[in-house]
Amino acid sequence: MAERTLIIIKPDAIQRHLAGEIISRFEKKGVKLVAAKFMQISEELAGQLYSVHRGKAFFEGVVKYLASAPLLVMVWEAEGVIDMARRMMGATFGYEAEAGTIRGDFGCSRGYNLVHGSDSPESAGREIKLFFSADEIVDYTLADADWLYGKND
Ligand code: IDP
Ligand code: MG
Repeated sequence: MAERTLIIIKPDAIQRHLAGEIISRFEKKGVKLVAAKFMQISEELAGQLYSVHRGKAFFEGVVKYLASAPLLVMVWEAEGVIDMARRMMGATFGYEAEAGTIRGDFGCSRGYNLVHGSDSPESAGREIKLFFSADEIVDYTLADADWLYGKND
């Protein structure tokens, strides 16, 4: 069963001209883009996205960072996409993330880490609803789906 995840290309990635690079990684992996919005969000919405972190030392900083400049919010779909995208993103801090991951290849900051990805099916469901209504998520089939998702067992 295909799963969906919320991926955000964060303000630092937009300002650093890395949006295409990050999208390209998901595209080449074969994940299906089903929704996207380029927007600047309020601190209120950023706070809702990061509500599990409310009260932590970095909460205010991360909320200001997310609301400081435009970002690109997307929904990507594939079997197992939530964990797969987290592995493609790498560890939270760029200086700890493995080479080959998005954060490992393009950043060495602590808080400015280029990309957000949902961490569980529950988070994905909640986060997608913060940004998209059901009719903004596009239902379609990729022309090469049989090759991308082929199974030989
Ligand atoms: P994640 O994005 O890898 O899931 P979380 O622990 O959920 O990481 O933290 C949410 C976001 O808050 C991070 O992506 C990062 O931008 C920011 N953040 C987390 N911990 C810190 C910190 O210790 N200092 C500054 N920013 C942080
Ligand atoms: Mg998280």
